[in-house]
Amino acid sequence: MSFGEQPLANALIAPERSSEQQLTYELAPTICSACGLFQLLEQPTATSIFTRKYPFFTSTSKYMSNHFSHLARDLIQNDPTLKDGGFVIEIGSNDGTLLQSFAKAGINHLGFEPSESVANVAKKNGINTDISFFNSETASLIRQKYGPADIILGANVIGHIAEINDIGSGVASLLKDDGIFLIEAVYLGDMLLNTAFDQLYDEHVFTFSGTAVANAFHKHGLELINVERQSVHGGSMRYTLAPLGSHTCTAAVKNLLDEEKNRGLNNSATYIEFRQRCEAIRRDLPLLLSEISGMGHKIVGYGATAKSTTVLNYCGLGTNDIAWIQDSTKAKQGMLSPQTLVPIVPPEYFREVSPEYAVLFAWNHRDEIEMLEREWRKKGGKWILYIPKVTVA
Ligand code: DWN
Ligand code: SAH
Repeated sequence: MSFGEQPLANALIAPERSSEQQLTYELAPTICSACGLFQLLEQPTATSIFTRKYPFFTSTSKYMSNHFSHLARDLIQNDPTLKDGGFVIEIGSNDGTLLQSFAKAGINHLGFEPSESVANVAKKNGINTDISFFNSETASLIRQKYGPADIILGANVIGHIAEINDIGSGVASLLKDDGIFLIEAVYLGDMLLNTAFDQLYDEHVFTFSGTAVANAFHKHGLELINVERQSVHGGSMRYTLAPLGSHTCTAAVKNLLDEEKNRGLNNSATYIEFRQRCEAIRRDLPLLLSEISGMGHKIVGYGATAKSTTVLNYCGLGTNDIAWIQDSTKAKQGMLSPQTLVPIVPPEYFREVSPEYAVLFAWNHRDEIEMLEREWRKKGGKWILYIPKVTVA
C-alpha cells in the first residue's frame, strides 16, 4: 500500500527555510512473502535522516527513562559477571538514557550513535559514545580495540537500518560465544491490531514480527531464544537472540510464531483489511477536525512526533486544521513540522492558551501525558484520538 509522498519524519524546518524544497519519498510498505519481513519499498539514505540535527531525544519521556532503567537493572541482576570486566554495547544509544545505568554501575560500555545532536548529550554525561553508524566494519574495529561484548542492545533502531544482513554479521562477530543480542521494537502485530499506521515513516524501514526476526538473524548464526511483550510505544516486543545452541529457547518463542501464523501476519487479506482501516482514518480525521473548528473551537497538536508527520501528510492536514503543536523538546521548539509547516511551541504556551482540543500525536505516551495535563483536562480540555480510530476523549 502507499501513504503517498512524505517528507523525512524528523526533518523539522527552520522558519527562514520554509520556502525551500524538501526531500520526499513514497511511503510504500510491503511484506516479503518468503521471510515475513514487513518493509518500506523506498528507503531514503541513513545519512540524510540521522544527522547532527536529529531532534528525537529518548529522555523526553520519563516513562521511557524508567523503562530502560528497569531493563538495565534486570540485565545486571541476571548476569553478575557484568560488573567484573563485562562489556555492554548499545546500537542507537541516542542521549545515553539506557547506557547511563550501566555506566553508574561501573560496567564497561559503548554506544554507537551517528546523530551528533543526541550523542553529544550522552558524551557530556560521561557515557562512552562512538559517533558513528553501527555496521560490520565499525563492529570489527571495536572488537579489535576492546574485545567481544557480553550484551549488544538495540532499542528502536535495528528496524531503522536497511542493511539488516550487514547488522546480523556485525552483531554475530562482535558477540561473545555465550553473549546475548537484545532488540526492542514496535511490534507488527500491535501496529496492525491498533491500525497504528503512523508508526510507518522513513526511519522505520522494517516493522518486526517474531517470525521475521527469527528468519533474519538465523542465517547469521543467531537464534531467537526469548520474546517478551512490552507496552511501550503503543505495543512493542523485546526479542532476545544468542549464538545458535548457546542458550535454551523458551516456549514463548514457539507460542509467538504459532500465534503469528494463526493471525495471518503473512496473509495478504490481513493487509488489505489494514489498508481499509487506514483509509477510514484518513477520511474521518479531517472531517472531525473541520466539524470542530466549524463550531469555532481551537485545535492544536500534542507531541511533534515522527508519527505526526505521517498522519498530517497522509490525511492532507496543515495549518488550517492544526494551529500549532506543543512539544517539550527544546530542539523542536521554534521549528515547523516537515512539509506541512505547523509551528512547534513549548509546553508553557499550551498551558497558557489552554486550547479546547488537542490531537494527541504522542498517543503512545498517553498515561504520562494525562498526569502532566491534569489541570487542562479539569478545565475541559479534550483529546482528539485517531488510533485505533477517530474519537474524542
Ligand atoms: O523509533 C523511534 C521512536 C523511539 O522515537 C524513532 N524512530 C523516532 C521517535 O519517534 P516519535 O517521535 O514518534 O517518538 P515519541 O516518543 O512518541 O515522541 C514523543 C514526542 O512528544 C517527543 O517529541 C517529546 C514529546 N513529548 C511531550 O511534548 N510531552 C513527550 C512527552 C512524554 C510529554 O510529556
Ligand atoms: N534507542 C533509543 C533511540 C531510538 S531513535 C530509544 O529507544 O529511544 C533511533 C536512534 O538510532 C537515533 O538516535 C539514530 O541516530 C540511531 N541510529 C540510526 N542508525 C544507526 C546505526 N546504523 N547505528 C547506530 N545508531 C543508529
